[in-house]
Parts: sequence; C-alpha cells; structure tokens
Amino acid sequence: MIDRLNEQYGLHGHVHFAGGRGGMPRALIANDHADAEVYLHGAHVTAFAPRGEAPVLWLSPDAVFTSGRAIRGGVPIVWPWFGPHGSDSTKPQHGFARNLQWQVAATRACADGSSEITLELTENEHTLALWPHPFRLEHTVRAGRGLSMVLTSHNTGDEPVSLGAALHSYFSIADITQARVEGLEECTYLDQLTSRIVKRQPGPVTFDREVDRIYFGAPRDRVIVDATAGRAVHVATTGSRSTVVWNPWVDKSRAMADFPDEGYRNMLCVEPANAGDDVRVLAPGEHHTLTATISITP
Ligand code: TA6
Repeated sequence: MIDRLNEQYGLHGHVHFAGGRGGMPRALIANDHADAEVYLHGAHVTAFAPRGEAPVLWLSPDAVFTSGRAIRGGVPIVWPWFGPHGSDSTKPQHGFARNLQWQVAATRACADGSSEITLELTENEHTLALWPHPFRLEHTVRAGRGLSMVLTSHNTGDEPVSLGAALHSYFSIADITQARVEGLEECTYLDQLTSRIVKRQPGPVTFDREVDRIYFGAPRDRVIVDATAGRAVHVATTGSRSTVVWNPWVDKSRAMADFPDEGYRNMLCVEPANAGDDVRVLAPGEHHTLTATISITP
C-alpha cells in the first residue's frame, strides 16, 4: 500500500508515504519551510513545525494508534457531531471521522513552496450504522510557513443534515500557567464543566484549573501567547462561530490512559468548531467548509 501511495501521490521534495506507529500509513511532508505528518487514519495531522521552530502541535507520548479510536493530540477531526451524541450515548464521543481510515485523493506542490495533501471519507456500512446519511468529507492540509486545514462537508444525500464539527487542535505549550489566549475578550461562552452560559469573557483566557468552554462569536484570530516559549500561535478560522478551549488539568490528565499525568502542563486545545448552537444544516447537495490557519510569531 505504501509503494502504491508513493507511486501515485509521492512528490519529491514535498510528500512521501511511510509506515507509522501501529503500522498505520502516514504522509510525511518535508519542504523548504516546514515538516509535517498526517496519518491516513482520521486524516489526522500529528505533527507540524516550521523549519527551525519547535513543534507547534502536541502529541501525547501515550497516544494509541489503532483503528476504531482517535490518536491523542495533533488535530483530531470531530465530525459529524461535537461532544456526546445527541440522543444515543452508545455512539462515539465527537463522531466517527477521527476513528476511521481515510483515502488519499490528491497531493500538490504549491507555488509558495508549501505542500498539500487532500484526504477524503465517504459513507460506508460502519458510518451508516452510526449516522444514516451519505456524505463526502474532504480534508486538505497544507504545510509551509503556516499550517492550513480545510474541512469540507458535502451533503450527497437527498435529506437535510445537521453537522457539528471541530478541528480539535492540541498545541504544544512550554508552561500552561504562563500562557493565555487572546481574541476571545467579551465573547459569551458555555462552560462545559457547569453547563452555564457565561455572558462575557473578561480579558484573555488564563489557566490555573481545568478549562472546557465553547466560546461563541464571529471568527476573529485567536492568539495563544506562550510566554515561556517566547512565541505566539495565531489561529485564524472561517466557517466557524464557535471556538472550544480545553485544558484537562491534573485530575482529567490522570484519568486518561493515553495522556501523561502531567501532560496538561504542556498542551492547550484551541479548536475552531461548529459546536453548541453553531451546528450547520446542509440541504441536499450543499457543502460547508470549516478552516483553521495556524502561524507562529515571536
Ligand atoms: O474539546 C473539549 C472536549 O469536548 C472535552 O470535553 C474533552 O472531552 C475533550 O474534548 C477530549 O475528548 P476525547 O473524546 O478526545 O477524549
């Protein structure tokens, strides 16, 4: 399979395919500007670093690479629902797209020196059992000076569908107690820990305990200031009016088998999403695009 992928989609100086953890196939991007890694499982970006920069994404050292479950860290694709299923708790949290193997649809060497790969997922008997709708899901990842991810949902059926989604991005943080998120000031948010709506975020979001919030508001750049690392991570988005911010803190870290007990100190999730009441309804034949563009400044 790896040989066929390299024959069909390998691009010298940009993308090649290799076996990864758990024997799972992955695309390795290496160009003049950056290194990145994308598993076909879940179309899951597991690594991104501009050349000369420390890794931008956090990947759990205890992550499990097996079919049917999500890799912990990087950018899991939450789709077609965010959080627990609306009515059936036996269905997987955050939907099924991150638990399944996707197909490579295209690779491209871009004029600016960045590299692009498009993966796609369509319905099968497993997805239809969980969500009785046909669909085509495309994820285009472009790695260069920045990382851009474009998740396009196509309603290929003849009924309207309601979609929840998130680019559930785990960022690498030098010290969470010295980090803050700017760009959410004044936003209303749903506190997932108390199920309370809080009217406004006073100032930057800081972290001294578990934080699990869905912020609502028009898409603006979110900036993660990692003071200890002396850098800022910019997260721009389109197609989203909800941003999820999550740090599990110590108790949740210890409760997750694929997450180091102290892992919360060095990670933070800021997730462009269609979550809460920002779910999107697609008429037959319609499509919706959710994007995240990540860049680093000193
Ligand atoms: O994005 C925040 C969240 O919804 C949290 O509530 C937590 O459950 C996190 O996602 C991770 O979920 P997962 O299913 O990947 O363990």
